[in-house]
Amino acid sequence: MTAVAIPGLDAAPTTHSKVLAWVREVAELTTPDRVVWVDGSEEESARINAELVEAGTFVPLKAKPNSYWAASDPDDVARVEERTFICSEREEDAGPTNNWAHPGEMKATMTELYRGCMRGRTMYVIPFCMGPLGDDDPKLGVEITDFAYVVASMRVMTRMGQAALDKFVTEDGAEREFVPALHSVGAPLNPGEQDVPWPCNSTKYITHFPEERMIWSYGSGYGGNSLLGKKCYSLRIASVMARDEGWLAEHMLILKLISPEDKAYYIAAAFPSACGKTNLAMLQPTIPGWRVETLGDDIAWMRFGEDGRLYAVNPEFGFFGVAPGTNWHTNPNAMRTIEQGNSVFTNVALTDEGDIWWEGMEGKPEHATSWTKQEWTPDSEEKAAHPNSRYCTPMSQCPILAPEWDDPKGVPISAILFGGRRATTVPLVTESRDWQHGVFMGATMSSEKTAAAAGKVGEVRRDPMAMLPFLGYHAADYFKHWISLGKEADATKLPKIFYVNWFRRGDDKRFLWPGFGENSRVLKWVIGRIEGQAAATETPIGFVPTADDLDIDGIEEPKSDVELALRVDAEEWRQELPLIEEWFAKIGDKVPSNLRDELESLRQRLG
Ligand code: GTP
Ligand code: SPV
Ligand code: MN
Repeated sequence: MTAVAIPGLDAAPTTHSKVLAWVREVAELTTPDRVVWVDGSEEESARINAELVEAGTFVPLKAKPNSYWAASDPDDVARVEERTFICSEREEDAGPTNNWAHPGEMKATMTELYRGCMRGRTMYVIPFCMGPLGDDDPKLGVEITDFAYVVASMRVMTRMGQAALDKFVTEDGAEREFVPALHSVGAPLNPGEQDVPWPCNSTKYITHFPEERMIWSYGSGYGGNSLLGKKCYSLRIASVMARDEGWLAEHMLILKLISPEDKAYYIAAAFPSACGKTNLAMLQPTIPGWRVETLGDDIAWMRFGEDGRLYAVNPEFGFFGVAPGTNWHTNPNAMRTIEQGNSVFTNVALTDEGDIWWEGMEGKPEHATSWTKQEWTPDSEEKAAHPNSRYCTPMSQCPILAPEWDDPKGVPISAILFGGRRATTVPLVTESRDWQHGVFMGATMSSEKTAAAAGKVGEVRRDPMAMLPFLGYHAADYFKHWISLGKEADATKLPKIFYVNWFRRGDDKRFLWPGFGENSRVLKWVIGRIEGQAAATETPIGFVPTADDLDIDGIEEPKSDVELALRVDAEEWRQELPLIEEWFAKIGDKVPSNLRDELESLRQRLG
C-alpha cells in the first residue's frame, strides 16, 4: 500500500514509534482532510475556539471571559449505556453487568464504520495524561478525534498537549505505554457539504478492549461518550489495570475536611451519576469552624502506600458538572469556579445578555434561548436547560482547591462513603461494622436512575460502588478485589466505610434532609466515629446515629424530620433482602461467599 499524503500527518512532534504508527493507521482508515497534533498552547486553544464559533458549535458568552455555550444534537445528551461495550476476549470476563461483543467482530464492524468517516474533517491527535504529570509512572493516552469540541473539552478535563507528550519517551529513550483512544462523530462531509453545529450519528458505539487497553468510540459527541480520558479510560480501562496491579479505580470524589482544631481528614465518596459528588466535593459547611477543600469530584485512583494507608489521586484536571440545581446556595464554590471563565457550557440556556442559565439558578431570565435553540420564557413548558446539561471548567479555578491536589503521592483516605438516591429505606448515614460489611454495603447499594444516562429516570437499580456503568470486568471479580485488598491491608489503617442517603423523602414527598452544606453535619459525625468521639446505635444494618448524636444546632428543619431521615425500619429492610438476592443471582456463581455470608447475617439480624 502506498502511503497516503494527508497534510499534517508527518508533522508529528514525537518519535514514539507506536504513536506514529497508530496515528498513521487511523488517518489512512478514516481519511481526514488534515491532521493536527494538539500542543495545548493558548494560541492553539484560541484558534480552535474561533473555529468552533465559526462552525456554530460554540457561541461565545459576553458575561464570562473565554467561555462558550454549546447545544448538542437533541439526541446526543447523555451516556448511552445500551451502546457501551466491554470487548474482552472471553464474554465471561465482561461479566453479567456489561454488554459484550467479541473483540474481533466488534473491530470488524467498527472498522467499516470508521472507514472514510473523517472525510472533509480535521483529525486532531491529543496526547494526554491522567493524573499528575509528575508521577513516576504517568498514565498516558492519545485521543484521536474529529470533533474540535472534544479538543476544547479535553483541554479543560485533562493534562494534555506538549506537556503530556513530553512524558511519552523517558529520559533514557524508552517508549512508555499509552492507551489509544479513537473517537469519531461518524459524520463525514462530502465536498462542499455544509456542516452542522453538532455532528453525530444515530449509530453509536462506546467500546473498550480491556486486554489491549484500547478505546474505540463512534457516533456521539457527548462528554462521557467522547472525552475518552474520563469514564472510558479512568474507570473502565483503569479498573482492569487496577485489578491486575492491586489498586482501585473508582467513581469517587475526594475532599479534605478540616476540623476547628485544624486537623485534616481526607474522604472519598462514591455516588452514582447525578447523585451529589460534585456538590459534596465543593461543600461549604454550615457548621462553624469546619472547612472543606476539594481534590476531585468524579474519579479517584487509590493505592496502598508504604505506610499501609490508602492514598487517592484524582486523574482529572477539570470538572464536568451537572448544571441544573447548581446555584449560589447549593454550590457557591462551583459558581465561583465558572465565574472566572475558561469554561464550556453544554445544553444549558443562553440568556439575551450572553450569559448562561439553568433551572435552579438564581436570576431566572424573562427571555432566553433554550438548549434546543427555541425561544424560552418562564411560561414555556419545556425546560430551558437539559436535566443532564453540564459545565466544563478548570479545577485550578476552584477557590477551595486543596494545595496538594496535583501531588502524585495522593492523599491518605480516612473514610469512604457509598451513597445512592433512595426515597425510602436507606437512612441518612450508617457506619459499616467492618471493611467486609462496608464492601457488602457498596456491592448492594441502589439508586434511582438519573438523567446522566439515556433511559428511564427514577427506576431503582443496584449500582455497586456507583460503578455499574463503569466497570471494565466481571462485577463478582470486582467485589473479590475489594475484599482481598481489605484482607491484605493492616485493618487498623483501612478507611472506615459509611453508607449515606441525602435523598430520603417524607410521606409528602419532600426531602427529609436539607442536604448540600448541611451534609457537613454528617461528615462531622463520620470524623467523630473515626476519632472514637461520636455516639451511634447498633442496628441490624450497621451503626446509625440518633438525631442527638448529630450536630443539628441551627438546622432549619424540625428535629422530627431528621429522626425520620435516620430511621431504620426493619420491615423496609426485609423487603430489600429479596432484591439483594435477585442482584446476587444476576451476578451469578462467582459472588464471593463473604458477601453471601454478609447477606445471611443481615437477614438474621433483621429477624
Ligand atoms: P455526575 O457528574 O453525573 O457523576 O454527578 P454528581 O454525582 O457529581 O452529582 P452532582 O453533585 O452534580 O448532583 C446532581 C444533582 O443532585 C444536582 O441537581 C444537585 O443539585 C443534586 N444534589 C446534590 N447534592 C444534594 C443533596 O445533598 N441533597 C439534594 N436534595 N440534592 C442534591
Ligand atoms: C457521569 O455520568 O457520571 C458523569 C458525566 O460524570 S459523564 O462524563 O458524561 O459520564
Ligand atoms: Mn460521574
